[in-house]
Amino acid sequence: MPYFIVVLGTAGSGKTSLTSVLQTYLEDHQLDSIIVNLDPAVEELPYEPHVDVRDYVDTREVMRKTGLGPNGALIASIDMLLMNIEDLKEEVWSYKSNYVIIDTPGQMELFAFRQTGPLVLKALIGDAKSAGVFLIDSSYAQQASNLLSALLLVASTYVRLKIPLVNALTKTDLLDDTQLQRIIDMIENPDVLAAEISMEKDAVLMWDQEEVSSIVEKLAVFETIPVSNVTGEGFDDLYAAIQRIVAGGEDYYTEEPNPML
Ligand SMILES: Nc1nc2c(ncn2[C@@H]2O[C@H](COP(=O)(O)OP(=O)(O)OP(=O)(O)O)[C@@H](O)[C@H]2O)c(=O)[nH]1
Ligand SMILES: [Mg+2]
Repeated sequence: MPYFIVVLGTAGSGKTSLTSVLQTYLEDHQLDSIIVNLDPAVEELPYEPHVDVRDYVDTREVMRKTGLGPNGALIASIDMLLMNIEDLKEEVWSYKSNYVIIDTPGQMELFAFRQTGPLVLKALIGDAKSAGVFLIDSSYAQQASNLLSALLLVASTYVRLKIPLVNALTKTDLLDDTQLQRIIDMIENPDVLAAEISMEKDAVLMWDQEEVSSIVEKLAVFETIPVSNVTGEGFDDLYAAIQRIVAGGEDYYTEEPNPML
């Protein structure tokens, strides 16, 4: 049975890029994998998908035929995908690959937070093991209140999809070491994150600092791995984290220590 890796995250966080880099990484390590493009609205891809939902439903065509706007058409496309789910599943599983990497639609709220997106994933994955990689743009995460929002989003995604997650802090090539370390400190030390938010001029807190700290502590349950889709940095750690989820880590050990542990 394949292991499914579901690439999730807000628009522009680097899902499509990470999908492509991860597949190359697996290939370089003699692990066979396929890519499923699950975004019916995407125009251009940096990789050649093995399975492409645009062969089943094309959001642009839905827009033309129905007169719906881009968001309505994306919702309709995902609903239509569910009607073709058996064929899609058969195509994905026919590859008999070790890994199936799924690149999900850009507007994640229209996918993960509605009824049909999770159903599509559930049907595709079936009884196989899966790990979700939730992308957090590190430039965005530099601001403490943004980081809190991202962690809340990770939690809501977990509630909806019910698959174990690992966070990937993307675009680390755009940050210097101090900036990156600060984000890692905020994730590892809820008190630091809570203190930084309380110092932000424009942030409004619904809870006092101590409450924020205990919420963050509960939210930061998933591992966070810094990666760059440009330099390829962090992919050993990301792969090891995925492996720990899907296979309990028994057939792979990284030599480098995980900076988040
Ligand atoms: N510097 C840098 N840029 C990146 C990285 N990953 C992605 N990008 C850039 O960020 C932009 C968005 O990347 P995508 O991979 O398309 O992100 P996405 O989440 O698939 O975007 P949507 O599907 O449109 O929501 C592109 O311009 C990428 O080149 C990274 O690790 N470093
Ligand atoms: Mg994309």
